[in-house]
Amino acid sequence: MNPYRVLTIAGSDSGGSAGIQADLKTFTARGVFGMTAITVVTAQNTQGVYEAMPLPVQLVAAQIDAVLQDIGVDAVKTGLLGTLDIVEVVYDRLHGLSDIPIVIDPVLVNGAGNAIVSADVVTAYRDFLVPLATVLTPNIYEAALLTDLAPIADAAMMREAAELLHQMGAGNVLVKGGFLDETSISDLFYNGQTIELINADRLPVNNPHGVGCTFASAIAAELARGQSVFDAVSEAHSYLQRTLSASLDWKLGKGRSPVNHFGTSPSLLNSDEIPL
Ligand code: PXL
Repeated sequence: MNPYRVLTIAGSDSGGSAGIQADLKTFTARGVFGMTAITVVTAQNTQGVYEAMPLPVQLVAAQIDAVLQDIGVDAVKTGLLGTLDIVEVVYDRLHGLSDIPIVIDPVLVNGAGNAIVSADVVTAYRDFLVPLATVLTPNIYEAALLTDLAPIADAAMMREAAELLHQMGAGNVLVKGGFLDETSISDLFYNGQTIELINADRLPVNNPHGVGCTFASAIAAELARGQSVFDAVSEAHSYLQRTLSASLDWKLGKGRSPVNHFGTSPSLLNSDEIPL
């Protein structure tokens, strides 16, 4: 039987923690066949991003076309797109895909809450990509930027942002609360009718790297399998907690730690039992 197929359209992280690299590890760990269209190549490690170069828009489009025209997809996830041209071409290629779930992770700010894209990219997300999303997964900074709300400081404001983003056309909205300064973390899910809070203990990891990419990719993997949206989000949330727990004894690099995508079943890293 063929595997479920998931395409990520995102940036490359040489440090292997976030972006395309996190996406592919997640797809593999979650048992789906991952494919990629790379948008921006970054030189980065756990301590910072040193260079970032968007690829020519024709090359981004050609990667998407090559995948769609031959192999096909059961779900698509977008991450860092970087430039207006790339946002536009991604919209152009995706908006005709009927019935294919699309997870839009609006990578618009860095871990310190500062915008990493220009204002016209934010506008293009509002106009084109938010309405395309089966699931939109902003953190609190991105949710505030997309809605023009004041900085989001609590669950009531997360809810307001989720409602606005749904009105702007997103099918389902997951506002991630990890950057709120609280001992436990609540993510807020809104499907247009009901609000669900998804809670987790804050693990002793300081600002882990790649969690947003991993969460969105795991949601896309579950949607590709045909799970309902809420089940996909909650399954992805539990997987993310497991990848965080499994990285607690890692010390990779001097900065923000990556998660351990294979720390749980199947345990691939540091295992003598490589299955193939
Ligand atoms: O986690 C957001 C993100 C997405 N994509 C790329 C990144 C990062 C953060 O570092 O580098 C390529």
